[in-house]
Amino acid sequence: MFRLMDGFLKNDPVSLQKDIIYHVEYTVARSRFSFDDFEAYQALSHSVRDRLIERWHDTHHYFKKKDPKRLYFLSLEFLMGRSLSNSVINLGIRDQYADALSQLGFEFEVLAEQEGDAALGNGGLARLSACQMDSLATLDYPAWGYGLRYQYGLFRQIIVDGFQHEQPDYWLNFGNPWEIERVQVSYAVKFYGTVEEEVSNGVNYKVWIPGETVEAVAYDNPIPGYGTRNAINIRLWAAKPSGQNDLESYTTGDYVSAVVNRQNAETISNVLYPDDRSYQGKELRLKQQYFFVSASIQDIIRRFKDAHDNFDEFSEKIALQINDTHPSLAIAEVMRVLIDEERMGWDKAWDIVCKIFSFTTHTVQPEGLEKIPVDLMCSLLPRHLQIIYDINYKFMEELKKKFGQDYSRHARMSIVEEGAVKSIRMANLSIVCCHKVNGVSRVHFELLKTRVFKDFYDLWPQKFQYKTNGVTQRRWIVVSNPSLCSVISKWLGTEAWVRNIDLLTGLRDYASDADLQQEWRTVKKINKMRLAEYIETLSGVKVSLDAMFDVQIKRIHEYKRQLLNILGIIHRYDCIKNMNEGDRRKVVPRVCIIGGKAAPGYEIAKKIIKLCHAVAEKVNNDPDVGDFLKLIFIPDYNVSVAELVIPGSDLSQHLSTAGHEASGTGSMKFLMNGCLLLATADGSTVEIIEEIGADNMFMFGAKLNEVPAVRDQGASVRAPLQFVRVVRMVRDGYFGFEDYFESLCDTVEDGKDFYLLGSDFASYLEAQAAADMTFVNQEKWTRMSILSTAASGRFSSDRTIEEYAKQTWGIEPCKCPF
Ligand code: 26V
Repeated sequence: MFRLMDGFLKNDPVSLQKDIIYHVEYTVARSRFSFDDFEAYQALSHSVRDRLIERWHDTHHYFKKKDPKRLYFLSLEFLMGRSLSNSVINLGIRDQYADALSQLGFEFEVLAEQEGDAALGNGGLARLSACQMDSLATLDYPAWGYGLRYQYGLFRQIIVDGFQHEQPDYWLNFGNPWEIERVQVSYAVKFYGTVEEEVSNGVNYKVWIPGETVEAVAYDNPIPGYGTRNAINIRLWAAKPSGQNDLESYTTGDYVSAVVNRQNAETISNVLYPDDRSYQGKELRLKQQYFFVSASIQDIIRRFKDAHDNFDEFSEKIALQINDTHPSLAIAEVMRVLIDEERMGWDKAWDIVCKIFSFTTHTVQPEGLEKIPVDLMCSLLPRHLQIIYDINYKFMEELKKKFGQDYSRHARMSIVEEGAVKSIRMANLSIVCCHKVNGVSRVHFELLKTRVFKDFYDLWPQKFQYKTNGVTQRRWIVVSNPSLCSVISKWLGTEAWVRNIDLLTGLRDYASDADLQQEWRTVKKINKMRLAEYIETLSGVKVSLDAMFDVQIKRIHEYKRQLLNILGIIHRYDCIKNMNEGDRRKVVPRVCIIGGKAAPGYEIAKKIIKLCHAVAEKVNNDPDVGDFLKLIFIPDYNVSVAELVIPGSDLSQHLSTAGHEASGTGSMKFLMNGCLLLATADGSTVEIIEEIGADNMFMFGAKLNEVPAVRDQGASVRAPLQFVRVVRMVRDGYFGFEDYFESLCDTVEDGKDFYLLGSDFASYLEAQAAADMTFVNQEKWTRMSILSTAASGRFSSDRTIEEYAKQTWGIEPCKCPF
């Protein structure tokens, strides 16, 4: 007899085959007798989607019944990459699908390659959100993510003659089987207009009369946990024209322009802003932020009210996490809804707000802190501006009580910044209203306390914490490195590490075991072969598998110092050129791989990309150099490229000037995959050293406490001769384009070298030499590699999420029993 709790879907290969064929015929609408790889991928994903939906329903039914405290994770960016492999692995049915497909004449891996990346984010912050959602689902936490459904994800990078060009990423062109459109879940979002007063029962209330209304429609993206039935949700909002306005235009007869104007509403969620450096004070960006915040808060309050008659339990049932300051308008929005719509008194509403919100900052630079011009806020969100002023007024009163007439302190801490462009400091708003402010590594936390938010730390030390970032081993080992995954499970005698990553430390016992070492090297070779094939298809360059694959992949930023890497490569090239035959034979061959996108308006970053190509052109075609050195730029770096490159690398570089990288998460993915790190003591690297020991990685560069002094010495600290020489080669046109590279070279001249490339160069070369020396001793290298994976447990997002759950959100697991 069929029991409701069993669900409908079976996972044996025959049922899966039937399902896939069903979707070929009825969802993709192709004949079951003839369909290609892409159509097979579509049918396969729809079959997986059915299983996700079933779990999604069960989980939400259970959450509803249990009514636990829920976490709502607000983020303007989620960098999910591909979903197919990750989903079937987390659902525990990858092998069954592979069997089913092979009987149909298809290979799972080939179909998985058909999927495009969902790139609804810029870089570190966005990928971190994706990893954290995977951990929240796996650890059974009752959590939802909220974000924006951009029609254009992060731009595609194409390289023409070595220059970056941007192309729109219209990722929805071929459909998106991983989302569920919820036309019935939609909310009106208001903009512009005026605020009026209304008296009700002798009390004055504010009423916001909007000038424009846009509809937000929900798209749900199920996120399955690993080894659990729980599947949580990321709800993304898309803007649609609202049925509520424009009546007047129709009656005046201007029907066509009315329809066109309404259609403009959709532009709100059209495009992801691709610059992760500075805030431009753009109206569209503010509109995006409020659009997503307003829809999410309406949805959260609606769900709460469905289960509760009043707001008494609101702060016991809801935790709201804001991912950087981008969603911080949510604070003013909750105040507005509670006061103006629910007619709650200020003090009660404020008490709720202070209990439910927590905030994580992902930046180090004071320039990276978001500010919104008051004029813009006044026109777009007039009522929110009033509320923020009221919050600030009360905060200033508190400061006066505490610090008296210390006006400069008041000015520094005020939510409102006076000056040529009066603005709202979103970080200050967030700190004032949130019960916790988290950094993303210990070093970051120190910088927050002593520099970025020093005044606030002095006032409220108990608010400040840090949760060192982590990444999910499901995606970064199980999905992307299946061969390593098998070896680890074999030697540990269990797959339990996929949920309990601390078990990886068990590998330490075998780090010197010759058999494990052999298997470990075979895995690396398989992954290097895959990567070498990819490189050859991309660039036509054949690379030697015996060479050290040395990788730097991340967004291009001056502080991440890709330029230091390229100047190091020029130095290596110069040395090889000037060696005699005998010495050349001792050179450790290298394949240097660089990948990353520059923000479209970031000129210096674009020049770094061009320099990389110019150097590659020279080096890769020089017969004197051959296999000793190759330089490859991998275009259009994204999550799925990372999944291919990371398992195939021997060495990875993390070169940020100390004090500039809040955490860094790329290093953690490399570490898990047994790649050795060449790095500065910055961000999370400092904690990585503690886990694996300084002699298991290659460190270099000025330490955090040394940086200010080196910087202050300015022009008086002369860069080493080798540095002067390589910069001169670029200036003199050795790689062509000398005029174009002039301004790039200027950034590292004595006295102007803000990121300290010159003063760190000698120690960088020493670290590189140490890496070469170690690579020659493959036994030692493999041991270090095994120890790296063994020590990577602390950098799982499972650990990060457990810490957030206990120390910040106060949520408990809620495991669906079906
Ligand atoms: C800023 C902006 C400004 C203009 C509009 C678009 C936009 C998008 C993102 C950002 C902030 C990016 C901040 C970020 O990604 N920070 C990185 O966060 C990682 C996760 O915590 C951390 O590992 C990196 O060190 C940090 O740079």
